[in-house]
Amino acid sequence: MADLWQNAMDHGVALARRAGEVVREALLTDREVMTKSCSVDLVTQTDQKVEQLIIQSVREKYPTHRFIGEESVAAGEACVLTDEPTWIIDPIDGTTNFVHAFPFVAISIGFSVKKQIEFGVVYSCLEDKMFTARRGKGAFCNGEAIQVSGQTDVHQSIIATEFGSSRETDVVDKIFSSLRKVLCIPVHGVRGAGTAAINMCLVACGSVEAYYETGLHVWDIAAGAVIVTEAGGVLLDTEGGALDLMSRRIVAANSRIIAERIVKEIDPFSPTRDDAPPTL
Ligand code: LIP
Repeated sequence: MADLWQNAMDHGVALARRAGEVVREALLTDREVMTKSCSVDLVTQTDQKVEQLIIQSVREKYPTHRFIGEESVAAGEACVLTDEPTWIIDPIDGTTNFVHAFPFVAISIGFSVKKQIEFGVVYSCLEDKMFTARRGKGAFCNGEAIQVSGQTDVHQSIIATEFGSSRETDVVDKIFSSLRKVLCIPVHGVRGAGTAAINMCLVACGSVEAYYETGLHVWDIAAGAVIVTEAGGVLLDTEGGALDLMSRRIVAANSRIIAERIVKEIDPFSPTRDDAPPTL
């Protein structure tokens, strides 16, 4: 089984690279923008094309495997994590960045078996950085081992976060209240790359001490989750419990000390779970 997952990961890496080429080419041409849940939740034909490219290729090689893909779910497919081998795909993490040519865009491919992430591939395709991790085997960027930062003093830290795509007043108020409290700990700074997957890789390679967000989705974080833990980091729910991949809430940090310190400053809220049954 072990070799099978290594082969699957190698295939994931090759597909992420191919997808990155498609994304880079698309940046040179017109990007037709459509919307999903609201006017700031963007999607392009490239998101859909890349997801199809990845799913088709995996299906040919692994016909029994299952998929959770951002655009397939948007098109009405179920978002359910079972014990079966499952590819969890965000074809373009950072779609808004892509639309505006803001230079952080990732292809994110996580792979779970028995609801545990076995490997993750995040290709930051405009920087040409390939982040990979396999459970129990370390985390890498372009083949070089990576590690979280050793900083345990939150006052000497940079924290990453995002504003997400909800513009509901009560949600925005909670996001700003948490941001204000985190900033005023005080920390050295707050940053955001505009993609959850790259923010998590920034934790994994020690550029930021923590990343937190509420409102993202399982495909944004599945690959990054194993990259962070294999680089020595810690994952928590925004209320301090164990991370639940379907809950749309995450704190990823270099250490439990920093993770728990950030949790203290977050005003938690609970968006509709990714695996909630569709409303009629
Ligand atoms: C986006 C994330 C971003 C987050 C948004 C959204 P998309 O993913 O990576 O960091 O703030 O809520 O989930 O839509 O570009 O794949």
